[in-house]
Amino acid sequence: MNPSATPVAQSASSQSLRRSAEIRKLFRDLYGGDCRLFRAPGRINLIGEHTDYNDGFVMPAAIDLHCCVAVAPTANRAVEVYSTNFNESRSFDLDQPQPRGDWSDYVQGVAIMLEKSGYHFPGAKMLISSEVPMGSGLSSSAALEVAAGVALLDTQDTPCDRVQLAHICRRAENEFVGARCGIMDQFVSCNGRAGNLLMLDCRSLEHSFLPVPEDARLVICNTMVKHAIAGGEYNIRRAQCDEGVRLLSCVVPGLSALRDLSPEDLEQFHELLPSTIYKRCRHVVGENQRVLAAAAALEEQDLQRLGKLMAASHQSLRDDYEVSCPELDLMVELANVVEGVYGARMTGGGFGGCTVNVIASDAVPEFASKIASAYEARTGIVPEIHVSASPLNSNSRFHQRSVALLRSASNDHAQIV
Ligand code: GAF
Repeated sequence: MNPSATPVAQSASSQSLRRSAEIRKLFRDLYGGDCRLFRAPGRINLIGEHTDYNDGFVMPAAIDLHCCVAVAPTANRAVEVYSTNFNESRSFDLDQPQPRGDWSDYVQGVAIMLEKSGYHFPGAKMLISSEVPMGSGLSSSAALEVAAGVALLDTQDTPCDRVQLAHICRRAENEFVGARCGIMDQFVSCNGRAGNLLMLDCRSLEHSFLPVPEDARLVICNTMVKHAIAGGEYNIRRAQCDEGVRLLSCVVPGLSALRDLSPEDLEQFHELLPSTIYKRCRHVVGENQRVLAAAAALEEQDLQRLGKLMAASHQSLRDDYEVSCPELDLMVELANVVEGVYGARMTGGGFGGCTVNVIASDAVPEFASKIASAYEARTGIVPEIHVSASPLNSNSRFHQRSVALLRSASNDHAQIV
């Protein structure tokens, strides 16, 4: 993260070259020999929270914080993996998958799900180094899964496209790690485009890119309160949504997910739902509408309207979905009174982590210093403030090789470095 809140665009490429050189050296020191290096980004979600697993709409963006994975093939069907973040090594046998309940499950899960999808690996040595803060709602796990997936794919010859890789990484998290997440995080880590928000229909996977307005910045404020989505509350919310669908499907024809429920049907039949289930459904139904309205507001460059939708989203997540926490609420409250702020809300699964803020570019330095000192004064916690390099950050330098690797044709984010 960038605690000083200085925009990082100007120095991003030299920083990433230095980082690549350091990782290659670490790999040589640890394993001997050369490696190839890949990376995938974390994400923010501007709006559309807890809608992905309800077949709904989301609007995330890849961020300029990445997980890097260095890899070299071996021939023994074993994967050795070292994490610089945990300063730990793990190894696993591709023929005898065994979850261990730690960070290496994300790597093992992706390897196993790739093999189940028809890819075959000789074995590999890997080194992981992530700058996406863990447990912060910026999807460090999807960044790790996707970077590991791209790295592993490089050790074999069968092509994989980006949508397929997103599905496989999600499957790893659902079936191997045990978190019942939706597709949003893996999809944007595979397909995000620099400087753009990704408008995604999580049912059809149709998507389009919406540019971040040139005179606005996305600013991430980390409350430093850690969350864990593998923890029970996330899966409980999912089960509550499923229960809402089950209870209403006998009266609403064609209802297979909350995506299909209109606000009118929800109100008409709300007495069929226990009050908690009703509130969960109300959040999802309203949030889907807010995402569509936010896309229209962005197209019209109406940032005031966007800000109102973000405020309504936060309120609904706090009161109806009950996934916020006092620190997130405070961070949003503090942001809302700073000049130049269009909108602020929690981002990601909740129970801690980060807020996303849309701010007039010229108000960013003052925002960063004001919010950091106000949050520290109220909580005693020093927050991290990260200003996205959007809308100008471009990684096209690496573009050709990553396209060749994944046989994909977009200006992408998961890439070789
Ligand atoms: C987490 C999950 F991984 C996503 O799939 C999504 O549900 C999100 O929480 C909430 O919108 O990041």
